[in-house]
Amino acid sequence: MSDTLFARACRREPVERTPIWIMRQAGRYLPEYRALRAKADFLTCCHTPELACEITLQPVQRLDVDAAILFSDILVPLPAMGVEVTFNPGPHLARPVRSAGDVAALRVPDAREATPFVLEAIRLVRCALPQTVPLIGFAGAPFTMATYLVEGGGSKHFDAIKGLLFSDPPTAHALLARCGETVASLLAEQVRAGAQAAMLFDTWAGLLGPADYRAFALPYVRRVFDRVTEVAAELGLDVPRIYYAGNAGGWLPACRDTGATVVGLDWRMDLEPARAQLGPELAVQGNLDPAVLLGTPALIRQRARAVLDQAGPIGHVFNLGHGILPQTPPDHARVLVDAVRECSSRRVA
Ligand code: 1CP
Repeated sequence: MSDTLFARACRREPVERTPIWIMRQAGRYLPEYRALRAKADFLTCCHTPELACEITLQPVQRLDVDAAILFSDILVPLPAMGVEVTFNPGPHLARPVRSAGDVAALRVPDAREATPFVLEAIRLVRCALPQTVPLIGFAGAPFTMATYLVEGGGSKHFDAIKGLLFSDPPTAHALLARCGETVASLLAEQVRAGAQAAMLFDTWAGLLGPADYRAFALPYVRRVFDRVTEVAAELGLDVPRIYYAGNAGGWLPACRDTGATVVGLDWRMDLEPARAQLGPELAVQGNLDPAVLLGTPALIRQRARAVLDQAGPIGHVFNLGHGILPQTPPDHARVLVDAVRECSSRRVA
C-alpha cells in the first residue's frame, strides 16, 4: 500500500498522475447496486460482510478508480450506542438525543463487539482488491454524528443541535465526547482490520463559526485521529488520515490542528486559496461540484481540468466535493475518471 498512487499523493510525493476516487462511489447511481438493493434493504447490505464487500467492489470494477471506500454508513454504530435508526433513504432516529439524561444513557461501544460486520467486511474487501487499489475505512466526525443524534435525521435549520451547544454546553461536550470515543474505536479497529486510509466525514461542521468550530468540533476530531495514529504506529504502518471539511468556512486554517494529513473540500472554495490557508504540509482532496456530472462529457472534461489546474500536481487526490448524485449517468462518472487520468498524466509528461 505504501507505494500506491493514492498513498503517494496523500504523502505529497511526486506521482505520475493524479489519483481519483468518488465520494459515494458505491450507491444508487449504479444499476448493479440498485439490482442488489432490490433484494436486500440498506441496513442488511451494511450488516452482511459479503454484500458490503460486493458493493464496495462494484465501482472499482466499473470505473477503475484508484481507491475503494468501504460500503457502510456513518450512522452504522448508532444501534450499539443504544439508538435505533432506519433509512428511507436518508436516516431517521425514533428517539433523538435531547437531554443530559439522554446523553448519559448513550453507550460507548467497542467496535470489535458492536460492529464486527464492518471489520469482517474490511477483511473480505482486502482479500478481493488488487494490491494497487487501497481501501479507505471511514466514520462520521464527532460533531456530525452528534448533529444526527440530536436532530434525529436530516434537518433544514439545525436548531436542535445549535440550541444544545449554546443552551447547555456541558451536555453538548458530554455528547461529543461519547461520539468521539465511539468513532475512535471504530476507525482504529478498521485500521487494525486492514483499512489502508482512515477518513472522517464532517459534513455538518460548516454550521459552526471559527470559535465554535475550535470549541465543539476540532478537539474531538483531533482525539480520533490521535488514536488512529497510535494504532498505525503500533502496526508499523503509514495510514493517511483524511478529514472531509464540509462547507468549511472561516475555520479552514484550524484544519491544520485536526491531525489530518489530507483535507477534503467541497466546491464552494477554489483549491488554490484553500491550500494557501491549509499550509504546505497538508494534501487536499476534491473538489468538483457533483452536479457537473449531469452536464455533457465536454463540460465534465473542461471542469476536471480546471480542478487539476487549481490543485497542482503534488498532494492532490481528485474527488467530487460531495457525494455523487443518484441521477448521475454511470458513463459520466467514467468520463470523469478517464479525463482526470489523461489530463494529469499529460501534465507530468
Ligand atoms: O437506499 C439506499 O441505498 C441508501 C442510500 C445511502 C447510501 C448508498 C445512505 C443513506 N448511505 C449510503 C452509503 C454511504 N454513506 C457511504 C458508502 C461508501 C461510498 O461509496 O462512499 C458513505 C461513505 C456514507 C457516508 C455518509 N452517510 C455521510 C457522509 C458523507 C456525505 O455524503 O456527506 C452522511 C452525511 C451520511 C448520512 C446518510 N446516510 C444515507 C443518506 C441518504 C445520508 C444523508 C442524509 C442527509 O442528507 O442528512
